Amino acid sequence: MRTQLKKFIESMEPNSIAIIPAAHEVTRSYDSEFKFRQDSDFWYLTGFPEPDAIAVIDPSSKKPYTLYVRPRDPLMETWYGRRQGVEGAVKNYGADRSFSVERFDTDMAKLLDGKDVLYYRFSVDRNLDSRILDYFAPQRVRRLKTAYPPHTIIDPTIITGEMRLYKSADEIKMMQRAADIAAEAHILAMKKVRPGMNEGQVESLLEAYMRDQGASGVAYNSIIGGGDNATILHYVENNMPLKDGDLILIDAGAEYQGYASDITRTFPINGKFTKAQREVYDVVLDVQLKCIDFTVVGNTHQKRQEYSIELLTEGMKQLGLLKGKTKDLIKKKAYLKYYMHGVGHWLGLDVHDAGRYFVDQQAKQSKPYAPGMVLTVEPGLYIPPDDKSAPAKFRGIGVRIEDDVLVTKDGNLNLTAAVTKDPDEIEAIMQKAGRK
Ligand SMILES: [Mn+2]
Repeated sequence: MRTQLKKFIESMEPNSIAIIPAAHEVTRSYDSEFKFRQDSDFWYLTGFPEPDAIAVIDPSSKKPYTLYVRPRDPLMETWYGRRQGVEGAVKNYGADRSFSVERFDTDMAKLLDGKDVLYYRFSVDRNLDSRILDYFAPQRVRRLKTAYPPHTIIDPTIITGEMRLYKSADEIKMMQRAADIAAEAHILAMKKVRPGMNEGQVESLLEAYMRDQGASGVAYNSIIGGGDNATILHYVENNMPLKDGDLILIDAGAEYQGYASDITRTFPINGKFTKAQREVYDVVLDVQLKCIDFTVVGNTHQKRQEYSIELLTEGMKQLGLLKGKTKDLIKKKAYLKYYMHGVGHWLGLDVHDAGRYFVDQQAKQSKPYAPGMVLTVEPGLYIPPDDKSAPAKFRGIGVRIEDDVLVTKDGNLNLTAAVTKDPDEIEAIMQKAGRK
């Protein structure tokens, strides 16, 4: 049994049971499906890679871990690929026992009757929701003489979200690999980008490199924005030609063994920053370095956000984008015009990873940073192309710089330091790769 599953069991309430479903394949268009991605919590607890499975965790049982899986089926396997089946689930994935998933509904009463607490996350898998409700339904119209269904339902992500916040040594290894692959892909992009290329070609060379290095693919849809496309935060069309004299913003990360990296670099398409581009870039870089230093034990997530706002507002004043007292500009949220997102997020199996940002949601008490957490640090400035109030030279410039940082006992470790963000070094890499 996986360490994660053991820990999950230790955190469960007495006399409880958990139902954790795998993801399903999703139709893309008639007869074809999107590439399968396992549910992160299911993957974290079981490591089982197939769709449609259901893990049932019953700590009071001598065999606490049951895995319901797709049964072996020679015809289906010929068409759609190999299956572990019930034997593989036990032999290769450490389940205490395994049954065909077709049996799950029939077994439900046997599993749930007499338990006080059910861990299940409603509204993710509507089909399974309704089957679980079908188990409860007849018990709501009968006096409970023989069967006692769970009286309390708890969202298991209360446990898994907290666990996933703190990465183990093994997880950090996989995250470092995801980070290294993406870092190398970004360096490759710096070497290959030329005026006249299409954004889509840059996307494909990044992704080809990641797959080549053993990543399962990208951790999220890459953002490849040339020129003022960089001012659209989630620009994913990636189909425009790259122009001489513009910047390119690349936000792309790799997925390795289920773990994500998340890197953004912004650099000149022709290999040389203009003075105006460099001015904006230097402001963002300075803020990014300071926010990395701030990502340490003792600070909270909210404090870091406020810190980034303060620094970027100062930067906006320095560039002539805003005028006035910093305090007033922050109060009026004037910065939102050019900086409208968070300075970072948890990173792990999901690119925007699980786990709460507040210790106390009601009191808005932000979570303090602690060793084992991995966060992105990604300040940015985006000056709309049609912003009449901005100096003309800055219009249409978008810059974001993003690294992935592991909080340690006595500081932090930048997992993505391998890809430079120093503007002189970027220019040197680009020149060395052959340019006029
Ligand atoms: Mn990010």
